[in-house]
Amino acid sequence: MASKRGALIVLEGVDRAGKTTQCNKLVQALIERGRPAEMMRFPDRSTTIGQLISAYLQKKSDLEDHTVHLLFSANRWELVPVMKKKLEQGITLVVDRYAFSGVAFTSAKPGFSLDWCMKPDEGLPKPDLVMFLQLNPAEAALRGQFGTERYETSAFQKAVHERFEQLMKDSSVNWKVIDASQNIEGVHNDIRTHSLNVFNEAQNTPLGELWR
Ligand code: ADP
Ligand code: FDM
Repeated sequence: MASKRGALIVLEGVDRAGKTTQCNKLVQALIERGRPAEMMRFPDRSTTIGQLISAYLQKKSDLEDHTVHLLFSANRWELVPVMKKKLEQGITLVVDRYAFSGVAFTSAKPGFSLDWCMKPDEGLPKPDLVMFLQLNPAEAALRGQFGTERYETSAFQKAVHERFEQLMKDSSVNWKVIDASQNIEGVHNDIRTHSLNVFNEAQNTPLGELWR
């Protein structure tokens, strides 16, 4: 029996914008409304590729910049069969970072174009909705210090933010900008409303292919 597919919902945003907090709250809210939902995050550090990425982020290993970009992408592709299966089963996936982080972070490094960075992720399952949690650096700073992982510096995060702004100009992706400076419940209300709004369309249209 053909059942209605789940929606693919992605949260993106700068460090400490509240992505993880909000992914958890959205999954809980959807389940309470009788919609099966699960959270995923990228990188998924549990796989063999994810462990290479994790060691790189923790600065326990060094990897050449193109190589690590392709590993982040491979980490998404290796999860695609699982994602498709869950979506087909009617499970909505709420994803903490996706290809947009992949492109924003690598293209913030010298010598990387957006185009080059997007290529490996072309054709991934296309999110029905991508919410960008917008927060200025001063407010992010109030939520705690940067951690010790690679990329966690204000200069790099500023460059990443600029790349996200570029990516958000692409109207082929259903972007919504969320004011992440509100309190946790306020942000959640906005995210829940946008998410519930995409369900009908997601259930009646096949899953798309990203950047194709
Ligand atoms: P991210 O996954 O984007 O890095 P987190 O969800 O881990 O962000 O949140 C970072 C920190 O900020 C946590 O300590 C969290 O409790 C806090 N936080 C999250 N959302 C808010 C909010 N709307 N207002 C104030 N603090 C928040
Ligand atoms: N990151 C994340 C990338 O550089 N490329 C990617 O494709 C993805 C998904 O890895 F600095 C970066 C973004 C962030 C780090 O940190 C992952 P969290 O705390 O696990 O989200």
